[in-house]
Amino acid sequence: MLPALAATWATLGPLLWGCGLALQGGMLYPRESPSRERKELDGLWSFRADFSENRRQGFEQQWYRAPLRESGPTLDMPVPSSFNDVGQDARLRGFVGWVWYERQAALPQRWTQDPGTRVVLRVGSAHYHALVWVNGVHVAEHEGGHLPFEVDISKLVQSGPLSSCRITIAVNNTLTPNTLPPGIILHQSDTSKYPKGYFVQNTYFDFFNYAGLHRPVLLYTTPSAYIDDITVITALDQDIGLVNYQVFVQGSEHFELEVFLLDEDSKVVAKGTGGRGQLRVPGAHLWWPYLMHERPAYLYSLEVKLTVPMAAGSISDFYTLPVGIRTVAVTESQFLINGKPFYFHGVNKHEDADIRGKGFDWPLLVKDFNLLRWLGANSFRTSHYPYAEEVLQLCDRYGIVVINESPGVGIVLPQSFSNVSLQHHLQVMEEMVRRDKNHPAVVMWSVANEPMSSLQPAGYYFKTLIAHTKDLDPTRPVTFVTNSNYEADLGVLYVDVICVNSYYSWYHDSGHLEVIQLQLASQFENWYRTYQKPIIQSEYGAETIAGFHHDPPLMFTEEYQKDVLEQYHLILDQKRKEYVVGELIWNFADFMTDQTIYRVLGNKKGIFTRQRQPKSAAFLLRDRYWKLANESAYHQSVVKSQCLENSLFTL
Ligand code: BDP
Repeated sequence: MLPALAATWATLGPLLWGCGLALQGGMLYPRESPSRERKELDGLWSFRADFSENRRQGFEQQWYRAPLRESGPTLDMPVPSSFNDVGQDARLRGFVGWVWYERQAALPQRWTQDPGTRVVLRVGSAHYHALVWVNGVHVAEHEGGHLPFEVDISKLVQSGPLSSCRITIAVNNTLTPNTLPPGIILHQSDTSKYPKGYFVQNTYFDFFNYAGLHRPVLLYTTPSAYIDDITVITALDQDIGLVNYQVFVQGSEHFELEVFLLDEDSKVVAKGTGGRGQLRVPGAHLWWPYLMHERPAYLYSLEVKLTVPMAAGSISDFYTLPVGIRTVAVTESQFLINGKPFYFHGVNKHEDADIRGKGFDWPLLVKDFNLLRWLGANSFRTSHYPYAEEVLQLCDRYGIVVINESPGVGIVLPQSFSNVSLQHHLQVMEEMVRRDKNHPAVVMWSVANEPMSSLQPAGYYFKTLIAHTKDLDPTRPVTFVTNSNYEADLGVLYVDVICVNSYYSWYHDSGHLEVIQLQLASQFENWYRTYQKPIIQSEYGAETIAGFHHDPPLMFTEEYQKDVLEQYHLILDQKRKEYVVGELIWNFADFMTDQTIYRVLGNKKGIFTRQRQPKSAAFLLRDRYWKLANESAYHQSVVKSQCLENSLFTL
């Protein structure tokens, strides 16, 4: 069978512009350039949670109209971070409702006085629902906790002699059956058991609903006529790399565009003009996954220059986009990158760590990538929501392959399959593809994790959602991760790769390691026989408390986790010769969950602790992953030499 996707792009690339990528408006990462500046607003913000009974006092008293300290006491709150774990107040840790953030930002004079400068406020992530005011004026609203939003505030900051502006952001972490992820508020009316007005929030996913301003908030500028969006789709014609590009401009109808593709030595290797076109790069260096090739993750730079003629001369805007030339394709039994079979040996992650919760943190990020390298992992899934853009940028540079998952986790209630939910899910996929479409590291979209895909509306839901995602991006395969029975699942028909989670000898037949091989082999055979599509074991693992030991192995000990992995690996080693194209351990590291009798201070299925120290299973997996890397390396010399100093990523 012909590779299903990327091959068509070699010849048809430019012709397909317009029938895919039905995206309006850009969400380019804010980069500095000769025409653009940025100002980080990270640090301490003023903060108050609205503990009033209806949680609406902030709106009733219009806390955004004057500095927050004037309407009551405030706390210092670090941004980015989750607000839950930085304090000592139990009420704040479990708070559900509106919290208020405020920060004064000093503005350079040219930002406030030059009408040719466009000033944009960007929020990397506000979980979950956010309203934004600048100097008391409402400027933006966004729903969804894991993707950025931005607003042009030029008019506001250029309306008078201002040297600073006051930014107020109200964030609400309430989830409903129609949000992604979904949740439900449970009100208790029995006053013999609960105080008046008592409620809790229940969720259908296994991680703590950390909330707040989780990612950087910043201001940046562009000229008033500017490069709004760039889409790059790469393909191969023999050894010629093809870079199909499309550039969108806002703020002027009359302009000139020049594009230059530079190699890593800053040498121009191709150039073009106009809003769309194809650059040809003979002898192109391809973007290869880490450990697969001697020159992994080669990144070109696409420099785009916009010139707009004005009465008094011209203005220019510059934007540089990293570009990796690579293809992705799927056959009946293989996942191909640059035409070569790729086997995912990697992890599932969470954006989670002590105190900062889900707040973005550079040291943590670099530590995690160094651990991935130590482990010999070549891939991960962004379980169960899109991660910070900076994470994907590192994946692009290091060659770590990403299955990019939407926040579609916990879709189990019938209401969560309604049209309202579906419309929101379609919108989230648009935001996600818009943000992440140009990352070579992203090789597949996952629209959901473990939905109740045996429910009757699931067929229509996933058919529509997957078709829409393919319209937005016809170049990448699409999946969702299932834990349904192969006969009952109504959505898998529409995916390109089957991703299956299973926990044999853990949630079923607990303690019975001896059933794993038989049950796992049946799982793979059943799915493959029914669908003839490549399969990834997208989760498997066992809860393990670091330091617990027992031999013979008992549940929760480090020995048991190792044995579960070993049993899985025996079958994976058979089936990867046929149609299994990957294995992703659950989980990279321990992470926080809601409090339940099933979790001891969170989920402990990590092979690393939450403090990023290895459990015994990490060493077992490390041996395996480096062995797999050796087998699949396209150039053997690469892996051998990298094995010798496999502790840090080097470029
Ligand atoms: C899977 C879920 C994941 C959970 C894991 C577990 O996809 O979010 O954390 O099980 O129970 O079903 O550990």
